[in-house]
Amino acid sequence: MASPRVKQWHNLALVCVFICVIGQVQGQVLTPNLREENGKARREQHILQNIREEVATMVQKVRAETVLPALASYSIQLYELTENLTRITNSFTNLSTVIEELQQHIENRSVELSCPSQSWVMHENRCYFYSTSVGSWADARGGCQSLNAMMAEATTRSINEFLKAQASLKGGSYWIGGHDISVESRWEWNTNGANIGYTDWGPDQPNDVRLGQDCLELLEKFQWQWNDRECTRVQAYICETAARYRPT
Ligand SMILES: [Ca+2]
Ligand SMILES: [Ca+2]
Repeated sequence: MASPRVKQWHNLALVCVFICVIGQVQGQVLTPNLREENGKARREQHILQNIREEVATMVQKVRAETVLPALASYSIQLYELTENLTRITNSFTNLSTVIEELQQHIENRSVELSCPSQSWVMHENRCYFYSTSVGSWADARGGCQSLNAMMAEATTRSINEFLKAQASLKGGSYWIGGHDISVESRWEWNTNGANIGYTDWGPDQPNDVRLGQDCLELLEKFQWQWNDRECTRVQAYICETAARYRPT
């Protein structure tokens, strides 16, 4: 058993320890400085939370006002592109079918290069039509257009000789598609305005006599060599178009 004095000292020591612990706790947690720090931290957390919420609101707003409409627009464009791609793909499929059929016809020799009708004659994959009707040079141009053709153009010696030979078989003079209407003495082909290179003028031609001669004919009197003639003269004409593969 401890003596009462020792016990008294023991209790006193416990009280001292308790006071020290309380003091230490108060010193660490509840000092004015720490309370101020705590309040500051809570305010900063609150501000940070507000900032987070504002940023989230702004992001949602930007998405709603900018991103979503843009996405909708892109979706529409993508849909249209897909539609176009489908159409193009279908066109290619149809084209492939046509090519396959054409190849099959060629293999079966059921198509051949030919002219629109038996009224046309072919030379070097081109077809020529000698009209039975007559007209001025301008009428001749219109007549050929009504046949989905152009006026004949004797751009090479080979073509010219063929045209002359056919004309001699049929007889008569014929308009063809050359003229110097735009600029006197500058002869050009009607289809594309190209200057005439190869020529087969008859004797002393072109001579542009009297009121002017600006249109090109194969003249029977010259054995179908070329002559410049008044464009209003009425006579037959020669049309030209490309030969095409047609079923036999
Ligand atoms: Ca002339
Ligand atoms: Ca002449």
